[in-house]
Amino acid sequence: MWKFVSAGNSGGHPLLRSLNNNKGRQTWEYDPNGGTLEQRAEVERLRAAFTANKDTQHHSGDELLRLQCADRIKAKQYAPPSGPVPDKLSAEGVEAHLKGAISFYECLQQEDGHFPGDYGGPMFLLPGLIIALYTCGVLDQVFTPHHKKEALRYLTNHQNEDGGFGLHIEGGSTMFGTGLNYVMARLLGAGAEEEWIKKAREWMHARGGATYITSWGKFWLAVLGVYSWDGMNPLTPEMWLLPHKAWTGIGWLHPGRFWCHCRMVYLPMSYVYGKRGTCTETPLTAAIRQELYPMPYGKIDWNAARNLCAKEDLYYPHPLVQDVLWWALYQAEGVLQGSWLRKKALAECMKHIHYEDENTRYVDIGPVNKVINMLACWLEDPKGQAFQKHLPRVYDYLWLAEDGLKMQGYNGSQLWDTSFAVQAIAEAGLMDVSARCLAKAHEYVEQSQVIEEAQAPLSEYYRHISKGAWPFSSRDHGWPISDCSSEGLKAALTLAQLPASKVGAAIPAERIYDCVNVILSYQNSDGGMATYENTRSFHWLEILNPAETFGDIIVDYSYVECTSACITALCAFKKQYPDHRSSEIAASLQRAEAFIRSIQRKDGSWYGSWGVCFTYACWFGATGLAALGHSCQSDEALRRCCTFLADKQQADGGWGESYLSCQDKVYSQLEGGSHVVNTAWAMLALMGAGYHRVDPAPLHAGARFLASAQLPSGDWPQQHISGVFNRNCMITYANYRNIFPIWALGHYRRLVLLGEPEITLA
Ligand code: LAN
Repeated sequence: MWKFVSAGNSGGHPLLRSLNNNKGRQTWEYDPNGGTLEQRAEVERLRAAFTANKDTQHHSGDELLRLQCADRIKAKQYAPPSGPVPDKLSAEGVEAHLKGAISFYECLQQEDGHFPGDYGGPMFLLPGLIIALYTCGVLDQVFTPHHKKEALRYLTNHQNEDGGFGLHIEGGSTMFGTGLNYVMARLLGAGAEEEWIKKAREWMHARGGATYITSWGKFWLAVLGVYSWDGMNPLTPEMWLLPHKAWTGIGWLHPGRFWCHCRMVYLPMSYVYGKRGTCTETPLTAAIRQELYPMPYGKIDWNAARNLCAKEDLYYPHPLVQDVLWWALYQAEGVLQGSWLRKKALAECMKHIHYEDENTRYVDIGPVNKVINMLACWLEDPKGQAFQKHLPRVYDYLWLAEDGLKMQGYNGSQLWDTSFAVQAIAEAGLMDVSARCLAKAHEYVEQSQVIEEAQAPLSEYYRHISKGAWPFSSRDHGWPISDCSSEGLKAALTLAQLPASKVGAAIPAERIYDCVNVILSYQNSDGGMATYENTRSFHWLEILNPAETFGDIIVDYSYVECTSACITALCAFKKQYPDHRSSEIAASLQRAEAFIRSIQRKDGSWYGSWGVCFTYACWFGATGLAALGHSCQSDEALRRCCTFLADKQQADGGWGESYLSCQDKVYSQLEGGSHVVNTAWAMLALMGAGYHRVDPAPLHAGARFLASAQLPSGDWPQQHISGVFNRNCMITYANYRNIFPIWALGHYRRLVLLGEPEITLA
């Protein structure tokens, strides 16, 4: 049976290096003798149940993790009230729901204090990994037959009814999803004539075949040798040799100015492209080559194929200038290939790849560069240590649920979830149920802070400072992020206000100051905060975005989420440390406030870039302004935000927003009833803005919805997907269904039912 293993227990590989004994590391292992007969039967039942509903419920419920915690869940102290929820909830009633919720959620918490969970969703990640492992000749070494079986299960579960595969689990079929998942299925042993494979092939052929795949798809197919490198727009590695300084003019095009995720993906991609790193042909790749296209492979016009893209995939169509640029670089390729300049450029790329690998303990910033860096290391030296060091870290990205084995969008969301969990649980104020859980979470928060800079010189590697920051996942990953630092800091400050005898000793002031230093450093000239770094270039550079399926990938912009998180963190800090850099903080808050106000939409909402969508961003916008002392009674912006939200409440008392809001940038109601996570965000936004003093009715209804949706175990059901990136790709946040209802109900109980004063830290 499959077993979830975390932290120190997941180590043991001689080449696995960790700064803190693998705190937060999440892996799944197959134990042939594991589990009782009943447990195994239960696993099969959960899998069958998922498959039976797969066309209506695309999102798995992390049931295998829950099953593994079943003994703790059975032994837990509290259950939520049973029976129908009364028309009017009392404070005691909500308290009982909260106790049930917290004692359930605590059962998922790991020894190292973090809350694990599925971070899947995107459907384009696992195929890249499989293609890379196959190319490097280690697929069978890294993937056991059990891994393969579960990966195939995942594919059959997420194939759309029309035979194709989406960009993410809830999306309609795309050529990117279908082409890559088709290839992956074949590499994992699915036969060309199996019904489901035939259906996927027909989907592609009906739309012209895999020449219509997006540029990232073209890249992976070219690596496997089933698409010609001549059919790609150039990924010229020489761009890394451009001058970086702004005064040169051309320096604005240097990848060092791109959003870190974009530059870290194009870095190894350009290395592999520059080297034309291709899998040795095998009978299987030769067969796939013929299957992907409706015409004979030899007859394909590769030059024309460069700019083909299926309409299902086209979120960001190339502007004309881009086509001209690619044409020019395409002509230049003839000269550059094999030249001394190319050698120099490839060496420069490898220097940055090794730096990234070493400074993230081979986790790497994300799932895409992880896999391509690994491939680049292999191409450079198949027997080298660097490639070997990549292998144990592959497992950090894999997650198993009842829908099968998936590759996650990150090596997990550990610090992010744990920081939110601390704030949510502390808000409930029920120390008798929460103390142990908070103490454990405290350990994780403490252990995950980045206490040292990445290797010097930072500027040579285009890195922002990290010392004092918090990452999104684990210390070993280590990339600093503005809002993760802020949420980590708020968690630390929340815990510092609770008795140390119960939740452990507070993080020392010096480390808190370091975090504040990082947060202040993130402020951009527009007053807002971006994600990992400052904004380094201009919006017009998006015209260079070659990734047709993703929007806004070139620049790290200021976001309402990041800015508001920094505001609330600085306000909380100011309260506990009023004298530290107080004038700088005051100035920073003023500029951040102006930024948030400037990007509010006319209808009173904010657009969410990292969660679905307007409800998520309104939570940030509203709490940011509220922390600065504003309320909807006195502040026009907050009043408009509350009106926007009140207007979106559904008949069942909750809020439910579809992921279509993200791609269309227009609020889209979720059909079929509300969503517990959207409901909690909307309630937190309204309460933050003080709307309960104007009209508490929407909050009573929202709380009733949350209480009614709670399961007898204390858990909440997993509904539609809640996260997003680059406008168009959705991502799972499995812990949100527990964290946010707890937070909203806890806040509701104290603020609305007990009439207690705000205990927001500000
Ligand atoms: C994430 C995950 C966390 C997220 C928040 C902290 C929630 C956000 O507030 C800031 C942005 C950030 C850090 C973020 C950025 C984009 C990521 C890294 C992801 C959504 C996880 C996966 C995604 C990454 C870009 C996926 C790979 C795809 C590419 C287009 C490179």
